[in-house]
Amino acid sequence: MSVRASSLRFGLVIGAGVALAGCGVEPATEFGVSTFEVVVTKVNGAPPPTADKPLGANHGDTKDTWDFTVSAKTATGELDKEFNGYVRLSVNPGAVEAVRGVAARGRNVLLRDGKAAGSVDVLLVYGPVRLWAEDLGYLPVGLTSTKKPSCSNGADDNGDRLIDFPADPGCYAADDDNEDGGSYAAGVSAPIHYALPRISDVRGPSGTPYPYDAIEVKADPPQELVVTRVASDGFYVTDVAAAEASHGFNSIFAFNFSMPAGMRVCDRVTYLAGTANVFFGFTELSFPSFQLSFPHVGDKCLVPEPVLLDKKVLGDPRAMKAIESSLARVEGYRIGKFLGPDVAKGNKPGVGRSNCDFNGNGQIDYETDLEGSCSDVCTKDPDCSEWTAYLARNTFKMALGEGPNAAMILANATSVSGFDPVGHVGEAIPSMTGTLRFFSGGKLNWTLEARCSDDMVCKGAGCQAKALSSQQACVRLRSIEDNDQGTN
Ligand SMILES: [Ca+2]
Ligand SMILES: [Ca+2]
Ligand SMILES: [Ca+2]
Ligand SMILES: [Ca+2]
Repeated sequence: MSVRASSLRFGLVIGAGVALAGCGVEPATEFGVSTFEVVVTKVNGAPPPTADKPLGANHGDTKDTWDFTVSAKTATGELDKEFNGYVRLSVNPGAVEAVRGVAARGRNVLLRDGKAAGSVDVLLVYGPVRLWAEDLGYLPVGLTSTKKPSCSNGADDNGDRLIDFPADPGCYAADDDNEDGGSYAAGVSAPIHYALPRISDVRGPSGTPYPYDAIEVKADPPQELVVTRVASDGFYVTDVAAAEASHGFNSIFAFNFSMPAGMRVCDRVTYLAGTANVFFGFTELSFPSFQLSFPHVGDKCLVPEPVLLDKKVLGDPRAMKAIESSLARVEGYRIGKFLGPDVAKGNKPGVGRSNCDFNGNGQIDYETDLEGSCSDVCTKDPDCSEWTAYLARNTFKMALGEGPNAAMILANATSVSGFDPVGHVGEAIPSMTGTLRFFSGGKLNWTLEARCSDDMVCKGAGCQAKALSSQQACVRLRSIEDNDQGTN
């Protein structure tokens, strides 16, 4: 394989001998490949999509096929007819699943006399996507061939005292038949236009298809993103575009570590980016960055009305997943009677005693039969909230109906100032609203988290007299004079 271009690049600037002495490659004497011209000629058999008519974001469950040509170019822009070697193809963002063509091997394609053509199957592409070609000095022959490849033959084939993959850095893989490195010349296509993923694309019906990707979420029309909750560790945002609202999966939590400064419920999110993550089944955007626009007093707030969690919805896992991180409401659910610090002796929780931490070490030890079975009994009982879990996470159980057919959900009311669930045990709560959080550990996976005092309708301290609409609940619009406009 050629090492010409690396010598060319460094050689022109600081002198080939100096640059290459430390690299262990031969100084080159000739002009060689400088870059690759990469052209995507067709996408799924049609002309590539245009910027104003992008293809939808690819979720990884189907593949798109791009036809391409690659040509090696010299520094002066001529076709480098002497380039005969493989180039690695990749897309960013996304993944190349396969390269197809007569001279393809794995994700590599062989250029003959400086040229190659073929097609690539790509997955998980979104936004503007480019096809890359890079000369890695990789000559893949496969480990099944009768002759051992240079990078796994036990010999130093290029005289740099380093033997085989991975010791010799010129070996890209064990089946590389050349111990030299490549020119690392690269080329990139013009962008192929896919849409940015909507929140529903990032959420996906079964977890995000883009884990650990740094993603910009589509926030321009027809998408309409609105902040539904500002929490102590991040914010919740819903895409209220009609098509999105009807299909669900249109809300997401952005995990910010702290309360995002200058953000309020009803703010429009005009730019949203972050790293997609799944935390115990709950899809989040971590390290979010965002831009906001503000409604003022008198403007309409776009926060949708909460989804009513009746027994049917709560008992339907897919329907619940569709409204993860959305605003939801329970009506008439009671706070379980058994929520108290005394020990539940003999696995019998009762009023004031729902504590299964028999040995008092502050946690439920599931490996000990007694604590584990006590906790299981409590979990199944619609009236029992285990005390240790309540202390650790501030969650308590709310239930509708009795016995094994009761509808049950966990609730968190720490944002409701003055409200103490222990003081309301056994009470039917006329209405509690909040955002829905999922946690895959344990039997009850959903927690309804109140956003502020407006979300809790009950009797006594911290309670509202009646449920407010989303136009009012936890809403504090800015006045025109309000100078609290910053988002940083
Ligand atoms: Ca070798
Ligand atoms: Ca070597
Ligand atoms: Ca090599
Ligand atoms: Ca314990």
